[in-house]
Amino acid sequence: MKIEGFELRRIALSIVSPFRTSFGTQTERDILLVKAVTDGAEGWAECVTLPQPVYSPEYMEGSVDVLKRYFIPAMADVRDASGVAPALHKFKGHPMSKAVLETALLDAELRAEGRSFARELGSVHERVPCGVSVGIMDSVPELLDAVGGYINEGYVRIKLKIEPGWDVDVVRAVREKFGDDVLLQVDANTAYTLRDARHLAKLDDFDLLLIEQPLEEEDIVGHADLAKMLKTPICLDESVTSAQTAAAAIRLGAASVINIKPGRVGGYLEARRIHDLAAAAGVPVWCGGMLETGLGRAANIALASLPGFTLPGDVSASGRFYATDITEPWVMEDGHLTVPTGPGLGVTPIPEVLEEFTTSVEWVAA
Ligand code: OSB
Ligand code: MG
Repeated sequence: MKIEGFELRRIALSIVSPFRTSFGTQTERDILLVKAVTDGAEGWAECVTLPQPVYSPEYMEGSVDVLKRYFIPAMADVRDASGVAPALHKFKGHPMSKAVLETALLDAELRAEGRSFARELGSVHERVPCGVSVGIMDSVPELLDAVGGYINEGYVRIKLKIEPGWDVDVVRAVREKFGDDVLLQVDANTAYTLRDARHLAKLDDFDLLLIEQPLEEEDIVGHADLAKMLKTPICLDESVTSAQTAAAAIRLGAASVINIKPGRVGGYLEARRIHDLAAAAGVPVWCGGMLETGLGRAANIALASLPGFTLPGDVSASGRFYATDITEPWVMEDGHLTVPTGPGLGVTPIPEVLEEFTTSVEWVAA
């Protein structure tokens, strides 16, 4: 495959309701889409970088800059998607920016060969269960309304965002209202320290599936210490930036569950390696989300259908975030989404919708 270059397209989408986490509130999205142009086929991918460096060190303008200045020029001699990570290895960090190039090229390559992303990654299911991530709200009644709505829609697992002041009482209220059968978990996005261990242990009363990333990204040992003080399983998100950090976290007892987000770890190929090593260690994994459009969602659904993804992911229907999606909308049936089987990602942006939401387009030759 000969790479000609990449189109960098920015789109602006509003989200259906503000999404608040311990690190900030997302009200509208400024999303970078990348189209790879090769002599075989074209391929698409969505960059999951947020506008500000508040979830991880990457931020949107930084992604655009590093792609144009360093990563795309390094693609000239790359022949297929598996060559992307080696070609970019000397550049430190920026996993989301690396992932978007690899994914776009993988889509192009698989389209040219008529093979699906799911098949390529090792999918074993035709559909995947849907979980939903529910943001921090202004009041508990407002949260209970939102959770009730998602349960009625059919979501099989609820994840509550937590932070100091919005944690134990909120979880108790959700359990009291919706009962013990709801699959429930919480995500702190690094908002606590080890000094909060005794407070966090109060969550043990509520039979949560897991607590996600209570401590700082770098604090692997702290998570291992905390794991000894809690009954609730600890799941890492931010801390797992590669297969290497995943292996270290598992070995140290810092993670009994892993949230796999392909962007955070540099792409779907590294995501699969983490899946494989976690499966070998008996550690369950689930697919995280970064408020993706239908494009990024398609790839996540394929990944979530691998055998080690034994917990429902933050894999929601398009309507969770977007009134109008840029692809055919992902619609949930019976709490599940159907794994795409068409060539590549199996979906492409709808040209008219894409035009409507586009704010800029730039061509960068490899
Ligand atoms: O911590 O999982 C997270 C969204 C943006 C940044 C970080 C996180 C999230 C979510 C997932 O919670 C939301 C989704 O895409 O469904
Ligand atoms: Mg998280």
